[in-house]
Amino acid sequence: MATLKEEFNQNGFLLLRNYLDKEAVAGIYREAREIFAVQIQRATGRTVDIEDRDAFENAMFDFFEKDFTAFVNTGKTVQHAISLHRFALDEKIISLLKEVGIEKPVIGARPAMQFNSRFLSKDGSKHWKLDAHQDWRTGQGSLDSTVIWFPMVDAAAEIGALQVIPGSHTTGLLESSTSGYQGGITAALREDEFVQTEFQVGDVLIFSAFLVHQSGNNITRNIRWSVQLRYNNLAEPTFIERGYPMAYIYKPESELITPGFPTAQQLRDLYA
Ligand SMILES: O=C(O)CCC(=O)C(=O)O
Repeated sequence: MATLKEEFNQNGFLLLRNYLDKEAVAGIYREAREIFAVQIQRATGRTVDIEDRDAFENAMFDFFEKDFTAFVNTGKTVQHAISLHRFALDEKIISLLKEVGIEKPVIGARPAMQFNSRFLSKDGSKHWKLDAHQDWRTGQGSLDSTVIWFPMVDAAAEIGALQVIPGSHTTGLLESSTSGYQGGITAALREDEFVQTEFQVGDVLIFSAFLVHQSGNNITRNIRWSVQLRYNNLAEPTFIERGYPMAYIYKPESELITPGFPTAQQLRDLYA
């Protein structure tokens, strides 16, 4: 029987069933919805029950339409949720990385969360899903750079769980129209090479950053909430040799977002 590492090396991914702490996954999902609920209340005047999935998600769509800028900023804010970042450092995640050969894991990019729905895109654009790509192009880290992907809701084909091409991690870095998130691989790929993954909450996919994958098609009215964690291996010789390159650019806004804010009085009141 193949070890997890052998299977990972062979296929470029592992889908582990019932592996994650479901309470912790639920905690990230809850925190994200709580953050959105505050802004939904402000922007739409609606107080939403985060446990009422359809009502809450309809309120998300309403928020998206009513205040796109705040929606985008709130979407960025949930990426900074404490529960998400804590999860990325969990011992179980770190030992899984070590088990597939990431001897000295380091965070490759900030932990990320996605909430995919065609109702959260402008003008019918496909911005809510990612075309076929290899994550290595965005991260450019160690050769054995590895991604962890899991949904926070049960995710079968119809809600657009990830599609992967088994074994594609050894085909090299494929030509692509972009190194960012929109666009994708321009080299010829056969649609029938993609395998549709399916998940229950608690299942996790771990894959090589060279594995070709794409978003599935969410044809439901629900949002597909998911998490992506990216790691490099500090001990991987080409990563050391290349001087630990860092392709992610994280920088502050150059202009004040709210001109004239804050007044000194607001600060005196706060610290009174
Ligand atoms: O979750 C998705 O649909 C796409 C995520 C993905 O491909 C990625 O983060 O690299």
